[in-house]
Amino acid sequence: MKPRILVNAAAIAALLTSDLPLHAQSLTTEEITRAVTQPTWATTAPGDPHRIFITERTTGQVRVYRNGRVLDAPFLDVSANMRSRYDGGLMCMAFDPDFADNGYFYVYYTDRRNDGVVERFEVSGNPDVADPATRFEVIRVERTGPEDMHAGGFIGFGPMDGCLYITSGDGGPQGDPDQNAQNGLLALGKILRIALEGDSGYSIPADNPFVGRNDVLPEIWALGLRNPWRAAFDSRTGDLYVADVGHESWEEVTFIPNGAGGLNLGWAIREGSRCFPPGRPCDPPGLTDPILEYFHGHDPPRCCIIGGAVYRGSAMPLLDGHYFYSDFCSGEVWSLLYDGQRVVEWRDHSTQVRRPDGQRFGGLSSITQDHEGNLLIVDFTSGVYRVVTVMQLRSPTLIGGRRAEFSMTGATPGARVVLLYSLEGTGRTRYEQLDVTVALTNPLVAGFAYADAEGRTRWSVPIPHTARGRTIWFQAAEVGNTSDVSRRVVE
Ligand SMILES: [Ca+2]
Repeated sequence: MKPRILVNAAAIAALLTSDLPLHAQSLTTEEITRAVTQPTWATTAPGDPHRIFITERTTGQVRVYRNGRVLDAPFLDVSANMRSRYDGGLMCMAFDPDFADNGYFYVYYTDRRNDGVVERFEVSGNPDVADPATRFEVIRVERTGPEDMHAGGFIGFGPMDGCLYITSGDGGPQGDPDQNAQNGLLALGKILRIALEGDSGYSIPADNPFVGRNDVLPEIWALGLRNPWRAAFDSRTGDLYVADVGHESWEEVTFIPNGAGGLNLGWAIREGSRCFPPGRPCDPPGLTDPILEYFHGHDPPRCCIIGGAVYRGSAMPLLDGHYFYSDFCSGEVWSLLYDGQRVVEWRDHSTQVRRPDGQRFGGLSSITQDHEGNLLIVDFTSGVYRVVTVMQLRSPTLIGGRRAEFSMTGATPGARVVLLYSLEGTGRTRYEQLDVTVALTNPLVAGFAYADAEGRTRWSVPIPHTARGRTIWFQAAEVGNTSDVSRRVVE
């Protein structure tokens, strides 16, 4: 049965008439670690393939995962200044794009005054430990009332402009009766955009949309948000996908094109694309509706949209550009492809992207990416996982004039598995003999093999002298399934 995902009518028509094969590349997850407490975010530092940094909501610690385990000593601990109750705590972190040179990184948490604060720290002489004495408050999202809810909070650097973007919630109480999110003089319920300035904090980018207005804070990039716990940049385009947690009915994804400042996303005039509260007029000009919304529902129980990441990794080309998102309560994982006008593809990955033991994620809090663009699933209740293909191809270094030994795991035991290659790149090609869509352009056959009882397969492929310097893409396929794609340059 189709989930109750509602988008605009044109998009629904496109989704229902899509004949794209759903089982081209089966996915699963592998555990990274369970040795973390209420993790909220997982990320990697620029230029560092060896570590994953994980924020913990209630302990206020940033933990370091390296060499297969979480290090005992935290990278950072902000618990002395932090408060976390119903909401908030340590929510997110971001490394400075120049981290390799300046050692700066940023954390976003709710402090003892119940405000949202973004602070900068520097790494110490030990790369696995930050220096707490370098703490520097960059920006503060002040709350106007005593409520302890709707703190936001995502921080991330725009891939095109290098500015820091901060999402903030309306601060409560429920329904935003004071219209904080529409109040241009409050930082609540907004997306803020600032340019970081070394030692002195930040400046206002000259192209921020409300510069020079005395009725809107110049930091504001977008307004009208309820509780945007997560947002995600497309690293290739700079477009921003905002997942705004709904009130009692509608969870929503809004698309902000790269550079499009000044949008009003509607809260608390609308919840999703519907008038809020229902029945009240809600047609002021200029509100930006979501590209997708879904109802809370009870079967399965859905409650809070959790964004998200735009996939730009190389292993799963058929999902290139897909925005992945989830729901905290149901643990379902979906992806959509938006072409700037409408959602042109939508997929439910929930039967495949689960915990390795087959259970649904109990409190999925973030979908992020590692240094290669692989998707990371952060689950409050159990740990951090990586999304991988079931069939995992291992491609060796290719040397012209020698044989290359390929291997693979995850095939169906006994299945005939074809190793395919392309000299042209990735694409979308129907391969009728195996009833799959492969992710290569004009694929050719490099070899056949039969999987053993454990699903392992090997191929020995001669690489001609003449191939030196060429780029070759490889993917394995069996009936109904394909592996990840690997790209190699022949030496
Ligand atoms: Ca909205």
